[in-house]
Amino acid sequence: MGSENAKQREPLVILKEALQAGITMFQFREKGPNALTGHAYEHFAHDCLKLCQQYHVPFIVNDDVELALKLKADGIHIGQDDLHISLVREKIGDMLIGISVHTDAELQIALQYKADYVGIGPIFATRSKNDANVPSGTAFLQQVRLKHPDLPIVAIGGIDNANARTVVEAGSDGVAVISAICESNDIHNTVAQFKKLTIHNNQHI
Ligand code: TZP
Repeated sequence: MGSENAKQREPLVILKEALQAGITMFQFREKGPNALTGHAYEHFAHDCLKLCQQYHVPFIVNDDVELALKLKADGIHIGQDDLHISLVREKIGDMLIGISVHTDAELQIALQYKADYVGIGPIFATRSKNDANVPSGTAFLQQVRLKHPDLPIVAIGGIDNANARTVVEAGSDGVAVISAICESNDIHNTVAQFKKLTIHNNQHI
């Protein structure tokens, strides 16, 4: 989530409510035409990190390895167009690495470099990522789960309280959401419903 995703309310207020509601991981993803840059970008990231630390929730930076290192983030999430996972692993040492995978070949590389979790999506259509791939549904997610019973998997893309059960039943340990929380009128309830579904799976996601 980033400042562009918070359309009606202050992003830090949304994050605080989500943390109070019990989210188990936060990814800082400052993207979009009006995304913050420079000092404002770093300042906002730092404020998000401090909030996450208050609630003992891991703070993951999307894409930006230098920012992750500077802030001593808990982890970095990379996509297939970002720096190669081998280089990221060299730069960040023991920090968590999450990587988005869409194909078996991408998955094998993620496994080779010991990604801590993989992101799979967009499962459903999303309004939060302009350059998102075509929605994949749950077929690939199911395949990965069958072959890798212990791999932490986070599903992403168009997930809400109404369809989350489908992705959890397909094998996802957790769900990564932007609009379901940012646009919720009752973040507490939204998060509680997600947690009810995912609580039996990998607890650390
Ligand atoms: N990667 C694939 S879909 C997506 C990202 C970052 C956006 C998810 O946002 P939403 O609003 O939960 O669909």
